[in-house]
Parts: sequence; C-alpha cells; structure tokens
Amino acid sequence: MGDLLVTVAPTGAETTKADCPQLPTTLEELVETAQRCEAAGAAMVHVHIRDDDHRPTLELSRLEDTVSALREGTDLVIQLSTGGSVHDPLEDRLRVLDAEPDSCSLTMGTTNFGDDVFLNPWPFVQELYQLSQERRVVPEFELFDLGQVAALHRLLAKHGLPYGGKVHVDLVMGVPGGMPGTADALVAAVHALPDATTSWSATGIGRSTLAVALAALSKGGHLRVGMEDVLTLARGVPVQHNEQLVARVVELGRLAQRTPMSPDDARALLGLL
Ligand code: KMH
Ligand code: ZN
Repeated sequence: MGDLLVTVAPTGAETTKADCPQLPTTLEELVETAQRCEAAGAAMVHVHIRDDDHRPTLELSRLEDTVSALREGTDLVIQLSTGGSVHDPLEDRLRVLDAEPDSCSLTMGTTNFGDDVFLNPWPFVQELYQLSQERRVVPEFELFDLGQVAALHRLLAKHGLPYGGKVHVDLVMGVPGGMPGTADALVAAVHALPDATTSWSATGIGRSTLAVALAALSKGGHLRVGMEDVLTLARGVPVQHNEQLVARVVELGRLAQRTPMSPDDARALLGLL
C-alpha cells in the first residue's frame, strides 16, 4: 500500500487559455491529463471546468459529463471544486454537489485572493458542509490561513464528522492574501489542526511549490500539485503538461521513501471504501 497521496489540480479557474495554451481546458484535454497524471502517480484529481470559450463555468450538465468521463477514463478519486472562480455565485457553488463527485473542496473562510476576494461566509461554509454530509460526498477542507484552521475546529464541533468519518485537509499556501508558502507557516498550521484530522496535504502556489512540497514531506503530509497552482518548473521554464509536476513530486516522495498511493489506497484514506 502506498503512503503518499498525490492530488493533481490540473486547470484551476484563474489562468486563461490564451496565456497558457497547454492548460487543459476541454474535456478531452482534461481526461488525457488525468490519465497521464494517474500513470505518473496521482490518485485524486481536483477539477475545475471551462466552457467552450475556455472560461470557468459551473454549468451542471458539463460537471456531470466531466465526472462520468473521468470515471470512465480513469480510476482517480474525483474531487470537484466548489470554490469555482472568484466570480461564481454561492448558489452555483452549492449546486456542484448535484454532479455527484466522490469528493468536493470546501474552503473554511473568506480570503483575499490577489486583487479579488474568494468569498466563503460562515453560513455558506456550514450549508455546503451539511450538504456534503447529506449527499455522501467527502469534503477536502481547504485552508488558506490559520484562522481557517480555527474555523475547521468550530465546524467539526458544531456539525460532527464528514461523510466517511475521515477528516482530510489541504493547506493552500502562498496565495497573496493567505498564509505564506513557507515551512514555518506549514508547521504552525499542522500543529493547529484538529485532533480529528486523519490526513492532510499541502500545496504551495507559484514559487512556493517546492518549499511547501519539501516541508510537507518532512512533516509526513501528502501533496497537491498542478497547473492550478504553478505554471513553471523553474524561473522561465513553463510547465508543458501537468504530468511533469506529478512526476516531480513522486520523485521527491521517492527520495523521502514515500510511495504514491493508488486510487484505492486514497479511497481508504478518505473514507470512500
Ligand atoms: N479558484 C479559487 C477562487 C477550490 O477549488 O475550492 C478557489 C479555489 C478553491 O480554487
Ligand atoms: Zn481549486
């Protein structure tokens, strides 16, 4: 059994196709990406989708088509983003669960997001969480700062454990407006996690990607990587395919004597089996 969960976040909602033609924005590109990332060692895919003009969308029928195409083409755990883009209305973000993913992201509070605001008011967080319990979808708690770690304590105290009984967290670090992508911030956040936490991963945005991956490995955490979070392999060296980012952290994991989990290992970790 593997002991390193690698999640790939291949697309995101922020980068335009015009700025980055190799970003997987069509369903065909997404499935091809997911397949190559699975072969490289990813076990879960964090999905944002685009419309025919490559713009972020939460259109339900497209989300449903995406879930079934990924189920058919891969064995990956399918996590739909409920964060969407900073422009998506809260009601559209709740409707994401109608597409019946295995997992959904669930951000624990409002965050300044560069020049924008990623809105997650407390009533919305609670509603989305209760909906995930009802719909039997496993949430991944996305934490952008230490205050959101405290909010996770409140949420679990008030509403109990997620569907599946496991508490899986992803620390999203280095967003301008959130906690920095440093080893010090990672250690502080990990120490503050609720005792009920059964697994955690981390991702560092942009230049912080390697610092966060190395810190997460040394603290025993799991990893998320992908073009949602970083578009270069080094200064001036663009990522050409998400598979490169997955392969790089699988190699870091190998050096740390960690073995990538299979999708079924991941399902056990997340309470999906
Ligand atoms: N695109 C960001 C505003 C999530 O997927 O849940 C939010 C985000 C988090 O990416
Ligand atoms: Zn996302």
